[in-house]
Amino acid sequence: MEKLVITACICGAEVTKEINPAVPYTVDEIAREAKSAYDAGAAIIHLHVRDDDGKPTQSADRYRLCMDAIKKVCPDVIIQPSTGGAVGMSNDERLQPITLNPEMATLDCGTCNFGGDDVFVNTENMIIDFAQKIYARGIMPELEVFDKGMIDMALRLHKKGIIKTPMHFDIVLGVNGGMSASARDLVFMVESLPQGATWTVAGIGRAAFPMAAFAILMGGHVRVGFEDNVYLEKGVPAKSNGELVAKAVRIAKEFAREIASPDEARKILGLTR
Ligand code: KMH
Ligand code: ZN
Repeated sequence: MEKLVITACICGAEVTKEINPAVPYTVDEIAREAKSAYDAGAAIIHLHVRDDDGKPTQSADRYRLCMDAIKKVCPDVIIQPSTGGAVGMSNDERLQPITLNPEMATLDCGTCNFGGDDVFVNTENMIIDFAQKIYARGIMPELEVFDKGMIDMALRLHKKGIIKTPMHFDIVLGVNGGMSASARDLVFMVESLPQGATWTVAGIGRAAFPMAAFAILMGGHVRVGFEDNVYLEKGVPAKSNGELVAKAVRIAKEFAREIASPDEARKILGLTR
């Protein structure tokens, strides 16, 4: 089996220090969390940023500061800014980090409910616009899919030449409004992917490590981090993103799955710059 690519989603836009005091807000905290994840074995940092008071922002200036601080402590890590941002942000606001030409950025492939009255909006025209702007800068998108219809959307846009190969998917399961995080649903999603695509799974909340274990066994890749889950185990808040990555590494080692370095991850995903 290929080596395991671990993505650490260190911050997110929804979790707060009230939920877990280790959730990073400041530039220094974001660099600290990225380093803890990288030292534990993460090849990719999926990045949201915050103002010092914790408010999510997509400001290019704030992303630049955070990305520079991350590069100082993890020079070869792949940084993957979010273009999803937080629910309610405008398209222009969400797209700001791509102006920094990161190697990767997320491309959310459909709209879904996000709990309560929240709706995470990604219409077809938005997806086309985001994709064109991402590819125009030579950035590789990670195709975030929260249900099967979003895979179908990505495949339709691939047929039209808007989404290009190589395709790398992040299957996000367990969002309140998306598909549930069950073995059946993960297998269904993976079997719906096109030949040659790579995939990672992000299990939300208590589904984080069960989904990681399935992906390790199935030959997929894994995303863990505070954005998805702040607990190391039931009732035990993780002290760092590094602890979450280290747990994924331990599970992988039990099944003889080796961990990919950032450069090995670049080869596995077909990242060419
Ligand atoms: N914060 C969510 C509304 C992404 O990073 O592209 C969207 C999200 C997806 O986290
Ligand atoms: Zn995200």
